Amino acid sequence: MPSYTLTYFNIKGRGEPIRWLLSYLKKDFEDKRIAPQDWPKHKDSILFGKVPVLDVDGKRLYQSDAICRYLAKEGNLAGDNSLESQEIDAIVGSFNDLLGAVSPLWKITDPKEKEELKDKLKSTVIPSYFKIYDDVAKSGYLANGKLSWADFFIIAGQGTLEFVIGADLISGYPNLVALRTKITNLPGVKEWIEKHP
Ligand SMILES: N[C@@H](CCC(=O)N[C@@H](CS)C(=O)NCC(=O)O)C(=O)O
Repeated sequence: MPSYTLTYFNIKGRGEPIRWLLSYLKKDFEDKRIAPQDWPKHKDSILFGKVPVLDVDGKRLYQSDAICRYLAKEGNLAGDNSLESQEIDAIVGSFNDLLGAVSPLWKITDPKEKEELKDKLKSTVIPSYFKIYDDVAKSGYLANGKLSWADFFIIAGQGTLEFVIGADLISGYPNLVALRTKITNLPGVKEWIEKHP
């Protein structure tokens, strides 16, 4: 089996769907977590200056969605044909749009401004996406009515969103709640979460 090293920060964020996929696919990996004070000495040596990165037998892979897609292809979670893969990519792309709307939270320093953005995200922006995901998840999954890496990406990501916003975001979306239960109980994922609550 190839050797895998994931390099990220000591948070779930964009690293967590990769950790879930590696765990589900039974691929042992080193989970390297960079401390914030050590980041400047790593940043310049990393293409794009961003993590997560995944080293597979010494070859470095970049971009969390591209890394997940690569792992998914290895594990038949990337669709059975190009149309199915497109449906998965579209769902993941929409979630990246949502993360883009959330990302200004890290730059805003004024507490009042930060709370205003959090309120707007919680009351309008996030529900507009979650409503659509909930409709799609009536089929049991987020793409093609079957398990794919989109489910890992979005369920892991919604956990991070709840942490960042500091509120429950999905209890009003029963199909998403059911999907979360399903994904977080998958073999490998369940054990990973138990070890890393
Ligand atoms: N599109 C990239 C975004 C990566 C990204 O923004 N990483 C952040 C952490 S979540 C980072 O490395 N920040 C440190 C920096 O930019 O110096 C991906 O999905 O991998």
